[in-house]
Amino acid sequence: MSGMGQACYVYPGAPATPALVTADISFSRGIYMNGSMLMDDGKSVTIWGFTDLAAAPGTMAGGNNGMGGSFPSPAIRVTEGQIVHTSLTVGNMWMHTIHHHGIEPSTENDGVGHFSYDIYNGTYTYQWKASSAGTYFYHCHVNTPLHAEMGMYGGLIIDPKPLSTDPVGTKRAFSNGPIYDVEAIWACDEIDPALHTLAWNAGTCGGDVGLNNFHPKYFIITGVDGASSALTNPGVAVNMKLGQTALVRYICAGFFPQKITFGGLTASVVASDGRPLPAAWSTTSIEASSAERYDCIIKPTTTGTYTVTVQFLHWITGAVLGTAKTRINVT
Ligand SMILES: [Cu+2]
Repeated sequence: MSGMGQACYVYPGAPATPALVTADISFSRGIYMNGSMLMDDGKSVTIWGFTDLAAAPGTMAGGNNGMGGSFPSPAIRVTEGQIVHTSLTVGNMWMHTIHHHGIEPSTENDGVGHFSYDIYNGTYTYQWKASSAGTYFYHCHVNTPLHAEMGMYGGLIIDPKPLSTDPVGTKRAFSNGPIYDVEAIWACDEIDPALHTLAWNAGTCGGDVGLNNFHPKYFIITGVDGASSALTNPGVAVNMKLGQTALVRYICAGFFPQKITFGGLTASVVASDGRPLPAAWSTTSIEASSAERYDCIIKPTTTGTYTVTVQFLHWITGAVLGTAKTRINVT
């Protein structure tokens, strides 16, 4: 335990999970720290994230034999009421955790470094219950200003239990909530490439490595550059038929406040942070701060191409620091 700055870590290890029970569904995550994202200006930025150890080696989700993985990390999707195990395996070079953001498990299973275990040289199984259907995300909580910035996050969706009266395949935002046909998960984030060259423990032992000196150059939606690629990327842009209903799961995955507008379309905001709102709220824009999620039902009444804009705002001045764009195409 020497030579890597572990002295500043309080609970490094991979202990047995207290009170482990049989899971209804399990996920197995590893990590990669050698991914890269190609930006629209032709430059690449180093990305870290989680791999899916159950996926085939060589696939993006499984990491390309240790050479990177998907960004964002593979989603965790479960059904309300399930007991979930998320195992995280980390070697002896770094420490990482998984924090299931918005889920409220026991302290040991919360994945917040310095309050629970910093996973090191083994596997820890996070045990939690999917209590409330909605939109969440999971992320590493070791040296969070750096590890979250590096890309160590993925979507976390809890679907409601199907109603006995619903036809098979019916998709609802939450239990008894609105039905949707098309789903988008927009995790909006900003990237400062100057931070993407640091070591995993940079700044954690009291040194000032400039983590507060945050000047993002790229503005992205779900791992795709919002300068132009996200306009048409099939994993980001929404394609729907007139008459269909879209559920946009909007996640403010960056550090700065954001403002999203739906290209003139009106959204009915039905849930926030994994909880249904007492009454849906109709709006053409939403302002969100770090880690907030909003579930938006959009039902266009005319065909067309609607350009969705996400503005990234300075904490204090509110100045627009950058913009990411995608589209809702209605045919
Ligand atoms: Cu980490």
